[in-house]
Amino acid sequence: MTDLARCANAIRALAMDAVEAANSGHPGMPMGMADVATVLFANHLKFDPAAPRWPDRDRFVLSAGHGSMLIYALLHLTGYEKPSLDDIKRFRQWHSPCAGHPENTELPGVECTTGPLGQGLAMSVGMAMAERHLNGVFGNALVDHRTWVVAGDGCLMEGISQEAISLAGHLKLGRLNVIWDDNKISIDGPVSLSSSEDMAGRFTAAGWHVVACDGHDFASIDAALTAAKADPRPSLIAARTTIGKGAPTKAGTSGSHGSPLGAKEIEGARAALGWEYGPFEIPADIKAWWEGLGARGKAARADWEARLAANPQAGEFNRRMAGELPAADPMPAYLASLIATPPKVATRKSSEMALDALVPALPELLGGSADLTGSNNTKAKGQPLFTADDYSGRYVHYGIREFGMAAAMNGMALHGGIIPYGGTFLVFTDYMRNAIRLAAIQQIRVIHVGTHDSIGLGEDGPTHQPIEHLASLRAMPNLAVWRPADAVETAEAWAFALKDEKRPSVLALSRQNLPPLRDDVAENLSAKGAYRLKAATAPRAVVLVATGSEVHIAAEAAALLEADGIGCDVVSMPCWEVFAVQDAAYRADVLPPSVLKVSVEAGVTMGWERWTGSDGLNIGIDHFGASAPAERLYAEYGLTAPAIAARVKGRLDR
Ligand SMILES: Cc1ncc(C[n+]2csc(CCOP(=O)(O)OP(=O)(O)O)c2C)c(N)n1
Ligand SMILES: [Mg+2]
Repeated sequence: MTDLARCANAIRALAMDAVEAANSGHPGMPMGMADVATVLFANHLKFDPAAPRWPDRDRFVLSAGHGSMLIYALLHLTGYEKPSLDDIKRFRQWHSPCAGHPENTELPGVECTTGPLGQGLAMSVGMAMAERHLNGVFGNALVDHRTWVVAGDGCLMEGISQEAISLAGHLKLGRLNVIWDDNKISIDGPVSLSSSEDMAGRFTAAGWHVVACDGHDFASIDAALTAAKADPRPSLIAARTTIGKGAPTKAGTSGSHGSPLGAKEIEGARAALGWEYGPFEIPADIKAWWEGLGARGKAARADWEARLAANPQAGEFNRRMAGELPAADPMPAYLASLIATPPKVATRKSSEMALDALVPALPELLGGSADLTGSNNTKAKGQPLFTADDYSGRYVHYGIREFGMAAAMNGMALHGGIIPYGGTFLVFTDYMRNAIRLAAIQQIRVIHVGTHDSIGLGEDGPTHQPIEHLASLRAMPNLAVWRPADAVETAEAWAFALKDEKRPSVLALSRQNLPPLRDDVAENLSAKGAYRLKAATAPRAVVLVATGSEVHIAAEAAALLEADGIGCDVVSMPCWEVFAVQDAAYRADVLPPSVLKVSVEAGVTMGWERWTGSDGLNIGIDHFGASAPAERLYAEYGLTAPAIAARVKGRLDR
């Protein structure tokens, strides 16, 4: 038995023992991929456990996140400060950084949170894009690394993998190397129960290089990884493996996928592997070998630091990698221009105008759209394209791949040095919802532009008209959902989202033109989440609370009520999440307890009771829309100033 085999067996032993101790987890994948991972870390991966956030490290993405013990074992063995052996002993327990699935917020060295299959692969495409982009901007001396991915059968079955593979192939991301754990097993049994495609053919068709290896033959693995690095195309390394390798009866079966092996099976595995050590015991020579691998990265890192120190772009590089915005803020001048000539435009157009100011001033902004550039208004004037021929470009035509786009944006944000934004119709946030959720979990700054945000889009009809989307997005923790009412609020929302470093944002923007409502930009009022746009002149009896395209309608309804002597405040509430964290006195001032509060929003009313109270009035649309001109729909569904005023009066008369 070679030394490498003993070293790989350390991964197998830790995986078996940790899953057994937790009485839950997935031993099969780490046991099956131990040999491949050993060769990757020994001969190919550029990493330094002493500096896990070193910007020019290779990124290692465990897309098959259920195999989390693989990465925990690797980080521990190679000498990362965390996880400690005690952390591994507490795998999957409260407050252990060794969570059931790897979490980027828990452990440096875990580049992204994985578990939802396919998304690690799709995020890695964004990481590889970020690497090439920053290479294009800062050059080989500062940015020259690879993205390595371990993906399972499940990752490659998921639909998002197709979006990721075809985008990576199109963009010729040759620094992306995906190792497929080709074990022919998933949970229900053999992969042949549900799949019979030609996987190599599929990647080849998308412009990838494909190489196969025996995932338990070290020389074969090494040759395949070497070939992958040498090829200019993105590479798929198909590693034929045995799930649960070493387990006497469960290896090669789904029985080793996702449950503890059991004491007897583990005893048999120890015997079969020649592993004569106790639970969680790593012999000193093996630990030393792994730590030696880790120590090797120090030289490359030190060389890189010397290059950075000598580089005239060092300051800018460091700023961008730290995620700090430039000192010069283009917003005050842009806001002033909106007051000088107030535009009556759709908020999607306002967003484009804001981007025209922001994109030249913030080189870290990298935008795009899922084939709706002209509708989402996401491309700023003169913004150059990011293409396989010019990675220094800053605008991505993602194609009709919403989920792949959102995951790639996550990958860029995780890589660092980039603030990604991307557009699609708000209604299709459903297609990318789980990537938005992963952004929220990972606490990353990613900005989604969701245009055509209501029935206000008109004739395209119910399939395209968001109804439940605002409510459903607001239900997601750590996501800021913005719905600005005019050009000023749109700019304020952009300004806030850009500073919101640990949270993704969705900007819900109108297709239809909206009148300017704000005449004062001295303060970013949207930054309070909600504010009084117009105060009652008659004694206040009602507060109308609206968002986005309904704010001006609410203001017109308020004028009708005021004309009848009914005092009415108008509150614009562009962002619930931001308002919710204002102090109680401010919230009570904006939404006083003892007056009738009425919400107006062209979407489901669900949730608005939170702000209006159960004795308030919630005006919205609790059914799907219809294909018709927008004005007709607003009239039919009672979202006009007279209809709203009548309902308010009806309630006051009760
Ligand atoms: C999107 C998504 N769907 C379902 C699951 C549940 N799940 C976890 S692992 C797995 C099977 C994956 O098979 P494979 O990638 O071949 O892993 P292996 O059994 O070989 O370790 C499933 C269905 C998931 N994690 N993510
Ligand atoms: Mg499998």
